[in-house]
Amino acid sequence: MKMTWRWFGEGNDSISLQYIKQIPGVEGIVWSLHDIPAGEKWPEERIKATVNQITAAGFNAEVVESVNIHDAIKIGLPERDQYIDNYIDTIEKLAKYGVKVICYNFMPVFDWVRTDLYRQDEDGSNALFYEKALAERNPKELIADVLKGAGEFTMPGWEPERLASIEQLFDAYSEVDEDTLTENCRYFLERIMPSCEKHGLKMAVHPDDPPWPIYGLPRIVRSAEHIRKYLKLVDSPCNGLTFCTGSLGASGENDLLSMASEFHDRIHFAHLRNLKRNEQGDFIERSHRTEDGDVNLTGLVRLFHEKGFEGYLRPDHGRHIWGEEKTCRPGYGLYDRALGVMYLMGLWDAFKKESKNETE
Ligand code: CS2
Ligand code: MN
Repeated sequence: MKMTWRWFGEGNDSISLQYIKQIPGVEGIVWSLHDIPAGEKWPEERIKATVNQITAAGFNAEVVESVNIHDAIKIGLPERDQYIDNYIDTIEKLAKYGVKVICYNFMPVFDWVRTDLYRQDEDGSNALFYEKALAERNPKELIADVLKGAGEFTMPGWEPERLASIEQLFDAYSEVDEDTLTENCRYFLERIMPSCEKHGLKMAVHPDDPPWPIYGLPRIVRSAEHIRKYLKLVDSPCNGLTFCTGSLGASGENDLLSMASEFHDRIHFAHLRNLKRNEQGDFIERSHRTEDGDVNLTGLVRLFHEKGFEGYLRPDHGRHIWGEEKTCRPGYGLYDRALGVMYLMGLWDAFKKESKNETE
């Protein structure tokens, strides 16, 4: 297991690389060029500069998260080939600078969806919250609320320019059902896989968050059955999975332990976090500790350890605690994620010691 930390880049993150270096055990920075619009080629100079900055600070830069996929590819428009060529160009450049895993998603229109970015919890902390009844009210209001909550921070998958024409986007997706989206995904994967295989670079699709269709838009990475199908679209180790417990775990129907066990050899990246569901289908994000939520992180870390997981792992969203609300990007503050790292490392180290039968 290689512990990593998501960092949004110089001038775009409230946390410095120097601070991250003070969190024990973090080996790698999960990075991206967040200002490059989906579909455009990533400039080599920018890739080089970012990788150099990360390695100079003492981290590896082997995981990139959010090389976003242009809607034309998901919808299956004629211009998709041009956008896929651009994507391949970016893959080639990232491989050249040592990137081993790309985390991306194949969700139409929205990346993750929440209805409140600062829901107060019982202990006075606050966290991202999803209220099922509110989520489907009206996409314009939802977008306005999320962007307002984010303040000056950009949020991947919530580009104001793209979402400004939400009606046209919905129209463009009107003919895209689950089968069409799956076939468009297969087309994309078949085109990019030769480059990935040539470089041994692993694509790791992020599950749908939350794992059910929203506004009638199809979602195809949300259950064991969907993931089984997805991994067979191209049956290659380079077509892999980001195992995000907070996304998959928002549905009580997903048995995370059995999914991790079934797909472990295709899991290249793990996002481990906890949440608490209620009967209405709402959920709030919680501390990483197993007993604070519905996700059995203890069992999952044990399983990853037993399977000899050699991929990358990161704490995912954290709560906002100790007054950091609004000073950080929602879900990506310093304190709770640092606590998450220590909790996950603590579990890992305990299982490691136990398996070696070391008592000292
Ligand atoms: C992330 C996702 O913040 C998050 O919830 O786990 O947004 C993830 O980065 C994207 O889906 C990957 O494209
Ligand atoms: Mn995630």
